[in-house]
Amino acid sequence: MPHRRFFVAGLVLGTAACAKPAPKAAGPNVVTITAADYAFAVPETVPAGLTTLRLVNQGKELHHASLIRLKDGKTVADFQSGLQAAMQSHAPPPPWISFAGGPNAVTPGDTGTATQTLEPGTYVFVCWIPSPDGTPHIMKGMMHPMVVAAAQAPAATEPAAGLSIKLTDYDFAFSEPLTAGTHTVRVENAGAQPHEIVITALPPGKTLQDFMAWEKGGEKGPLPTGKWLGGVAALDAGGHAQFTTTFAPGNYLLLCFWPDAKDGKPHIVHGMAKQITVT
Ligand SMILES: [Cu+2]
Repeated sequence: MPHRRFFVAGLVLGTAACAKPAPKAAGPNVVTITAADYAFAVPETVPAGLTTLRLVNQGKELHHASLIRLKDGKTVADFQSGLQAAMQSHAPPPPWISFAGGPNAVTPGDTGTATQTLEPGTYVFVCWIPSPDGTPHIMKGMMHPMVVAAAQAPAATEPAAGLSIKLTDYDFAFSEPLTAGTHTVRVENAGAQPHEIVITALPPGKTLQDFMAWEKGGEKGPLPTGKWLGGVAALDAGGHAQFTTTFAPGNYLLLCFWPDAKDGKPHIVHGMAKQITVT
C-alpha cells in the first residue's frame, strides 16, 4: 500500500511542521507614541520593518509625531545643537537629517496612525506644532529619541491602499475623490522638497479663506478649524507612508506647513492649502 504509507508519512510531517511554524509576519508592528503637553512617551528600541506608528494625543493642544532619522552616526545631542544653529541662522536643516514621516496632528483625545517601513537607525520624534504663544513644542522639550534595530522576523508587506495622494511642489493630487467613510490613504512625496499632509475639518460656514486670513494675521486667536484628522508628517522627496482616517460628509482642508526651501514661508502660502468636499 504505497499510497497509504505516503499519506501517513505526510500526516506525521504535517504535524511536525505545525509544532514548529516558520516565522511569518502577519502585519505591521504597532508602536504607540503617547503625546502630552509637552512630552512624548515612546519605546526606546523597536524592530525594523513595516510599522504602524500610533499617536495617542493625551494633551490639551494639537500634537504630531514627526519622525526624523539621524544619519552619518549623528547623535541626539548633534541634532539638538544642529537644530538650534539652523533656527538661529534660518538655515536649512543639516544634510544628515532625513524626514521620515510619522503620524500628523490629531485633536486632543484622538489617535492618529501612519504605517511605513522603518530602516534600522537612530531616530527622533519631534513636535513642530506651535503653542498659542508661537513657541514650537520642540522648544518646550517635545522630542524623544528611538532606536530602530535590525529585525529577526521577516517584515510584513505593505497593505494595499484604497487611494493615494501625491505631494508635489506645491499641491495635493488625489488618485480619486474622497468619499465619506474610513480610508487607508497612501501618501507619496513626488515633489523636490520635504512635504507633509495634515487634514482638518472645516466647521459649517468656514472656508479656506477664513483659514488663510488667520494665517496672514500672524496665526493669532482660535483656529477657524474643527477636528484634526491626522495625515503624514514631513516626508523627504521620494518618501511614502500610509494613514487611515474616517471622514464624515463635509468640508476639509489639506495643509502643508513645511517651510519652503527658497523663502522659508510655510507651503500653505505657496498653494498647499486646499479645500475639499467629502460627500
Ligand atoms: Cu509642502
